[in-house]
Amino acid sequence: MLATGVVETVTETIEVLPSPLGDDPALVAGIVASVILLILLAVAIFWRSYRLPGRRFARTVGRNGDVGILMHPNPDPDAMSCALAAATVAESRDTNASIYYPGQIRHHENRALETLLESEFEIEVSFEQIDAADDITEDAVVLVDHNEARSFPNAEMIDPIAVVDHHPGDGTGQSFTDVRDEYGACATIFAEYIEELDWRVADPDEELEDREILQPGIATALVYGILSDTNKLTSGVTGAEFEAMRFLSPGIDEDILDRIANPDMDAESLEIKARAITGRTVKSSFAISDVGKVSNLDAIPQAADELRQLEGISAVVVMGERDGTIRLAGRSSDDRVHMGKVLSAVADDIPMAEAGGHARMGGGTISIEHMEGLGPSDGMTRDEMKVRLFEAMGGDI
Ligand SMILES: [Mn+2]
Repeated sequence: MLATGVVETVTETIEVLPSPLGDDPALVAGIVASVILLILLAVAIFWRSYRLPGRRFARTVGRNGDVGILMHPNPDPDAMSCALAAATVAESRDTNASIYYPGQIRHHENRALETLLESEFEIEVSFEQIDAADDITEDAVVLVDHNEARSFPNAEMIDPIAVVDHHPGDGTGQSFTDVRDEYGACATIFAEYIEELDWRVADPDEELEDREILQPGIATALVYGILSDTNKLTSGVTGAEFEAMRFLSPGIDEDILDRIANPDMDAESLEIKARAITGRTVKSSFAISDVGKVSNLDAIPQAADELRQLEGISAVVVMGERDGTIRLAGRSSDDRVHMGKVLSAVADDIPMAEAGGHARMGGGTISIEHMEGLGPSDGMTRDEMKVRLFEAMGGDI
């Protein structure tokens, strides 16, 4: 109705003017209708770009004052790269951003990412560790790579303004929520945001002046986030990950990517891998290895990854101890063995033990005192635990 009214008014106006188009009312109406269509199209294009998630995210972080960007406990490369990307977007909107995490930055790949970003790209990486919610000084909090703050005192008090994640869950942000649980990595979502903001990815050798250019260090970090969350693009990967890799590819510094993915390993980690392999007990295609005392707990899951690669082995559990606690790490590439269930079934018999995980990966901690009989159980020896683990992997528990 409105459009027709406008057409009539414009047509009347045109009719009283001397018209170079002549007196053909059909021609004039046609031209007017085309102009209106073009205007509507322009509005639609503008509205669509205004609504793009990347634009909405940038507006949300840009209008709430300083923001605190929170990673999940023991952040991995996906979380770290997303936090850096989120901070860059915030800074492009003149908003200060600080990055926080509970727990520790563990695993040598994660520490290598942090170190190399600082030393090679001169990116100021300040990831601040928090012990409780009030360590975050900003009122506006953004969660990346998880959708509910957890694992620190008063985590439940955190009411984020924005949530960007790829894990299933019900957490939402006050103004912005983008949870895509079909995606392989949260870094994929941030790569899309950067593209939707019409930023370009800089070449590693380029001098950066315009701030709406993604620095190669952050592009390389996002690439590594995607690679590590999808096991080098082999699991849980969607077309969106490949599209993000294409977009980020100009910024990849291959040498640095290699140094992040394959950092020098400390002697103890290598030694424990060796112990896990030489000390293994194998039954059918399952292996268990007790590596004894360790000072670096990360070495246990790393040894489990290594042992799983042995030819003919489809599921493994590596155990080691530190400070009176046994740490278990399990890996399975065997569809018959749900590793999280195997570990939790065995830990169920020991008071205070905690274990669980996914089908292909699981972990647990067991207090040695309780394993030896403290509390309401009769206790079990380490050899008995191995027997129970083999039974559980074989489906007998
Ligand atoms: Mn992730």
